[in-house]
Amino acid sequence: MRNVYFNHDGSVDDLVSLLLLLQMKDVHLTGVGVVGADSYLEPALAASRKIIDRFGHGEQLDVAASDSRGVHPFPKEWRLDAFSLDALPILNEAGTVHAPVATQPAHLDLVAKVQATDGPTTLVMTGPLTDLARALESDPSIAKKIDRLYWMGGTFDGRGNVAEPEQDGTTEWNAYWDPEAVKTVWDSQIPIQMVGLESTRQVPLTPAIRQHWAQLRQHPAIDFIGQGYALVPALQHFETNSTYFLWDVLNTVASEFPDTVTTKQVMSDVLTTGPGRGRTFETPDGRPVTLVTQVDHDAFFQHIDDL
Ligand code: AGV
Ligand code: CA
Repeated sequence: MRNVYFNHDGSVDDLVSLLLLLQMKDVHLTGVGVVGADSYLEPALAASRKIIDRFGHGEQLDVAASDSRGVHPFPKEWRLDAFSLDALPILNEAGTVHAPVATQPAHLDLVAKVQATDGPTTLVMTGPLTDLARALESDPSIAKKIDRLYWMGGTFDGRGNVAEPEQDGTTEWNAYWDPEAVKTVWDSQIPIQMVGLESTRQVPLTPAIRQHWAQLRQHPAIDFIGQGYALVPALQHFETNSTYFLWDVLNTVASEFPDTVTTKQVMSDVLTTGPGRGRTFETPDGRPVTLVTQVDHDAFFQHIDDL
C-alpha cells in the first residue's frame, strides 16, 4: 500500500479526484485537506465527507479544513459549484454525515499526518500550494518524508487560464491564487511531478464523454462523476474561459498510473511579482520538475471506467 495525503480546493474535478483515490486498490489515504479556493469551504468540506461516507468502502478518514487565504481569489461563480455538488441526491441519500472534521487546520493536519505515518507519504494536490507552503514553514522536516508531490498547477507554454485585470495571461489559476506558495514549495527538496495546462488541453470535457458516463450510470461512482460534470461547461463549439478540462483528474490518474502519460524533466522557477506573477517558466538555474507532456487519451478515460 502507498500512503497518500490529498489536499484539494473543492471544484468538481477535485471532488472527482477524491472519489478516484478512494477507489484505488493500493492507495491508503492518510488524510484529506480542503481549501476554499476554487470553492466555498463549507460545501467543499461537507461534500468531501459525504464522498468518503458513500464511496470510501468504510475507510476511517477525517477531513481537515484549511484557513489559508489566497492573494488572488477565484471568481465567485466558479466557487459556487461546490454548493450544487454538495446538494446532489447521490451524496445525501443517507441524510447523515459520519467522516469527522479533523481537529487541526489543513496545513497542520498535513504535518501531523506525514509525521505520524511510518515511511514516506505521497502528496497529491489539486489546488493552490498554500497549505503545503505553510506546512513546510511550520515543520521543514516533513520534506524528507514526502517522496513526491503530484500537483495540478502552473503551465509552461505561456497560455494561462486567468482572465483577470492586471496580469498578462500567462499563468494558471492554482499558481496565481498564491504565487509565493509555489515559490516556497519550489525551494524545497520535495520531488515534484506537475500537470500544467499544456497536457490538460488533451482531455477537455466533451459531450461525447458525458454521454459515455451517462450510459454507465448504473455504476454509482460513474453516475456521481456524470452528475458532477453536468454542473460545469463542456467544450461545445469553441473554447471559452469557462470551458472545463479534466485538469485535476489527469493529475490524480497520472499519480497512480504513470503509463497513461509521457513526461519530461524541466528546470524551472516561478515569478512572484509583476504582471506574470504565478507564471512557471523554464530556466537552467531552476529546480527539476517532472512535467507531464502527453496523455494517452483512451487509456486515461479507461482508468476512470475501471474504478
Ligand atoms: O486551473 C485549473 C484548476 C484545477 O485545479 N481550477 C479548476 C481545476 O480544479 C481552476 C479553474 C480554471 N478554469 C476554471 C477553473 C473554470 N473554467 N471553472 C472552474 N475552475
Ligand atoms: Ca482544483
